[in-house]
Parts: sequence; structure tokens; C-alpha cells
Amino acid sequence: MAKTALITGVSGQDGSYLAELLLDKGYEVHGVVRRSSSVTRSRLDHLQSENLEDLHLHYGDLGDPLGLVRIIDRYGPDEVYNLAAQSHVAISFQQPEYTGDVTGVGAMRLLEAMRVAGSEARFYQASSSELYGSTPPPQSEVTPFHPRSPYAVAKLYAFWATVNYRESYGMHASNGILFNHESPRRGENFVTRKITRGVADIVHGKATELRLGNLDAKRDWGFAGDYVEGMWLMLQQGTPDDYVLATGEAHSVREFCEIAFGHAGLDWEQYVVVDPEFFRPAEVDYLLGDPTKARTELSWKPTTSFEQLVTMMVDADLAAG
Ligand code: NDP
Ligand code: GDR
Repeated sequence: MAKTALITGVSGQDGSYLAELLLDKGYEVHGVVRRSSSVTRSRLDHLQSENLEDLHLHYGDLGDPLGLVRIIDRYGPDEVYNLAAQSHVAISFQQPEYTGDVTGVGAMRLLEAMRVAGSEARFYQASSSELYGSTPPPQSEVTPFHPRSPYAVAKLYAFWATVNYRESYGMHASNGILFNHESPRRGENFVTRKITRGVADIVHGKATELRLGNLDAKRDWGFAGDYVEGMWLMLQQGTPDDYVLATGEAHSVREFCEIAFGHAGLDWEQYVVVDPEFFRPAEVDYLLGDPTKARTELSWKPTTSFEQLVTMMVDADLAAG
């Protein structure tokens, strides 16, 4: 019998890659989508036309616990992936309580919905390298957390809720502590996509400059398509656990600009303007993951280099016009 998976945040970057991966593996996939006045499912359009039989979307919200119980009770998933979140760090400073509710308490609501529904599904929580905040690199599963934003504080709550449900109720609940991962489907206000869209707009004569914040921040950037495979692998293990997924290589925002503009034949220094509007009240300076545990225990490894990632994103945005 085909396995059934439930994905919250299915309309997001990771949700779309994970849905694709699970459909390829023969899963029946149920995705939770929010109601909005305009339909926001562009990342799923290609799947809906190809795999209509196995992809099912249901209205739901991490703020609506009874709706979550209903979906779990009705479709009886074998695996639940909680990818839904207010996922933008800078915006979390503008919406701290809302972010806490959706990104933090939302995970607890989903865990409790599974418990109330009597679900024995395996559970994946989208935890984040933002948990490490100001703790110096390299960061691994044993590195202390020091969150630096309302988003990271909310993710800390969700991380421990996942550990707590594992310890309290014996749930197969795992945290993937994922370092930044990007793709042509990345939201346009995250720095990588903002840069690659900016390059395309300049090439196509739609813009003359690109305004950014802190160029010195360093991140361990990988390709989202590689990381969803790691999520799946975590739920295939006999025992639930917490794993870092990262490339083990860090680059600055400045280096990202250099490669992205360079790939389009442009000198980034002529176009990038530093605008304090994009500085954060507290910054995370340097994230560099140590993925040894995932490599040895899950046999997971990223396949896409930093340069391949940047050029893939620039090419996609140039082609999109
Ligand atoms: P996105 O922002 O692209 O997607 C977030 C998803 O959550 C969207 O589908 C969004 O729906 C949905 N969502 C937001 N609020 C709610 C809500 N109240 N109820 C139900 N769904 C909601 O994020 P990514 O795909 O990049 O990331 C996936 C997860 O992984 C997130 O939890 C993120 O915090 C975490 N993460 C991401 C990393 C990364 O580098 N990408 C690294 C580490 C962790 P809608 O389309 O309607 O807005
Ligand atoms: P991050 O991603 O905060 O790491 O969170 P983002 O791309 O927003 O920022 C990365 C770094 O770039 C700096 N920066 C800018 N950022 C944005 N968004 N816009 C700018 O103009 C800009 N200029 C410089 C930032 O200050 C920061 O240092 C992402 C999200 O996907 C989270 O959900 C996830 O948990 C973490 O990655 C791991």
C-alpha cells in the first residue's frame, strides 16, 4: 500500500520540492494550504497538472487546531512534515507575537492535534540554524542555542515541543536543523533570490540598482532540492532524532553578489547600494554547519556546490524575464 504524507507549508519553497520527492516515491500526498483572496500555489502548478491523482490540497491553518485534527483524523497520514511558518527573520521583528503563534505554538498545535487524533504518524519539524544565532561556528547538534530574533525564539519553542512529545508520548518526532537552502523557487524577499532577481531586473533594464542590508553576514547556503531528501531520510530511521543538514561551507552576502552579478557579466559594486533599512535589530553574523551526523547516520550529502546554486538561480531569473 502506498504511504500517505501530510505536508503543512506545501505551497512554500520546501513544501513544493518535498511534495515532488514524495510523489516520485509513490506517496499519496496531502498538503495544507491557507485560504487567501488570491490563489498562491504557483510552486505546485506543475505537480497539480501531472500528478492530480496523488496530490490533495486541503484548507487549514496552524492557527486552527480543530481543522488540523480533522485533516489528520480523516486522511490518517503515515508521515507528517511541519514546514509551515512565518519564515522571514526580518519580518518577525515586525510581527513578533504572530510569528510566535504560527512558527512556535503552531508546531505544538500540530503535535497535539496528532496526539488527540490518536495518530501514530512519524513527525518532522522544520527547525533552523537560526537557533544557533550568536553561537560561533561550526554549529552541530551539540552546539548551544542562542536565538537572535522573534523567529528564532519561536523555532526554539517548536524544537523543544518536538523533543518533548518524543520523550513524553514516545512519538517518532524528529527535528531537522537545516541551514539556509535556496532555489529558483525561493521567496523573493530572502537575500539570495532578491539578488538573483535584482540581477535579472538590471539586465532587462527594469532596475538600475539593488538595495541590500548587511553584506558581511555569512551563511551556509545549499540547494533546497537536496535538503528535502534529508527530511525524508530522517523519517525512515528506526529511531527519531535531531540532525543538522548543511554543506559545511560558508560564504558572505558580498560573495553571493560577486558571483551572481559576475555570471551576468556585471560588476556588482556598480549596482549594489547598502541601505540601513535592511539592517536587523540583532544580526546573525556567521552560520556554518557541521553535517557529519547526517552524513554518517543518514548517508545524506548535498550534491550542489555554492557556485552551481548561484548560477542556477541567476539563470532561472534571467529566463523568467
Ligand atoms: P516558505 O516561506 O517558502 O514557506 C512557508 C509555508 O508556510 C508557505 O506554504 C506558507 O503558506 C505556510 N504558512 C505560513 N503561515 C501559515 C499558517 N498560519 N498556517 C499554515 N501554513 C502557513 O518557507 P521555506 O519553504 O523556505 O521553509 C520551510 C520551513 O523550513 C519553514 O518552517 C522555515 O522556517 C524552515 N526553514 C527554512 C530554511 C530555508 O533556508 N529555507 C532553513 C531552516 C528552516 P503561504 O504560501 O500561504 O504563505
Ligand atoms: P535568513 O535569510 O535570515 O538567514 O533566514 P535571509 O536571506 O533573509 O538573510 C540572510 C542574510 O542576508 C542579510 N541581508 C539581507 N537579507 C534580506 N532578506 N534582505 C536584504 O536586503 C539583505 N541584505 C543583507 C541578512 O541580514 C542575513 O544576515 C533564512 C530563512 O529561510 C529562515 O526561515 C531560515 O530558518 C534560515 O534561513 C536558516
